[in-house]
Amino acid sequence: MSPTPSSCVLIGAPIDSGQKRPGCLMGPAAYRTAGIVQMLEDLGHRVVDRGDVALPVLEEVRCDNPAVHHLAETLGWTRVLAEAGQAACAEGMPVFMGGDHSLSLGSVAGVAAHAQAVGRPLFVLWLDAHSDFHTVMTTQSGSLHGTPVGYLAGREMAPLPPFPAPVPPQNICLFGIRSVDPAEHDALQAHEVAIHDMRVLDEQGVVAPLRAFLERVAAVNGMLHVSLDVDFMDPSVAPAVGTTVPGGATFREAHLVMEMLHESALVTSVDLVELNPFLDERGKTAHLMVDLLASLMGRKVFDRPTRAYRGQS
Ligand code: 6HN
Ligand code: MN
Ligand code: MN
Ligand code: MN
Repeated sequence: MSPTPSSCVLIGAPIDSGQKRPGCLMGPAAYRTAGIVQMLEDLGHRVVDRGDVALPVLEEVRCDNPAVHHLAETLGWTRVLAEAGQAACAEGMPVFMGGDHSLSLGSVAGVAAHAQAVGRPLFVLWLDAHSDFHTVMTTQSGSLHGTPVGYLAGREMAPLPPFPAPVPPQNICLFGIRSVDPAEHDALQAHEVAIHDMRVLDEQGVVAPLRAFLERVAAVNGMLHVSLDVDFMDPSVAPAVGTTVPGGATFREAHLVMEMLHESALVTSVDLVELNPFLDERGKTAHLMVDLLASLMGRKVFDRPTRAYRGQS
């Protein structure tokens, strides 16, 4: 089993266009202010900070859903992030610092193109209050941060380019969800996405459902992309997000997920999304997100052996 990659490539994605409340574009600066680089270096990782991606010249795009807003911008971000993400995969573990969740339209596209090129299956762990399974046509809010899982699962998403190497629904795990729109609900019923909603986590805790998923990743030498939305956590511990939903993961549940991910040594890329520093309380949420990444990258009180997920049942 390979150790957790020790080269991290930070990619700032100052994206606001996937939803309507301004502020997420300050996310990358907040993570740097909260000490993300030093934290990773203190854990012994090599860090390359690629800075923030820049919005390219926008193409004119049209779509038939009048609710959709900022489509051209989001399409532009998607293109640059897919490119930056695929390039970063060759150098180490990309950490995408958002920015709203529409950035995952591009980050996962880049990672998926890399996975296809190296011939490994890609798995996606979606830590979120929401399922983000809309298409451009089904979203009622018109906010494209509600669409990335639909995109990476290969749902029809024109005028976005077709998703490179769509992720099989069984390889996608929605973890902690508790807010699903009717159109998403119907579509999820028709796909075989693995869903551990908050009710499952209430009954079983985070350990058993996460372990079951990680065993499936390990069994086929999969790559694992983790997308962490601030609203996965309960608003009482993570207030700096525009789409708070009560009843989220506790401080310790979130850290335990990250600690298990570290021990699995399976994670190959990460998104940190939806932090809105304008809504934060003296940096509380920015620090929490950086500390969660620290747990994912190996911070712990006592050493524990790497858990051999391969070959377990
Ligand atoms: N997020 N389902 C709602 C919508 O507007 O489509 C909320 C989306 C939230 C997006 O979690 O990144
Ligand atoms: Mn989300
Ligand atoms: Mn969310
Ligand atoms: Mn701290």
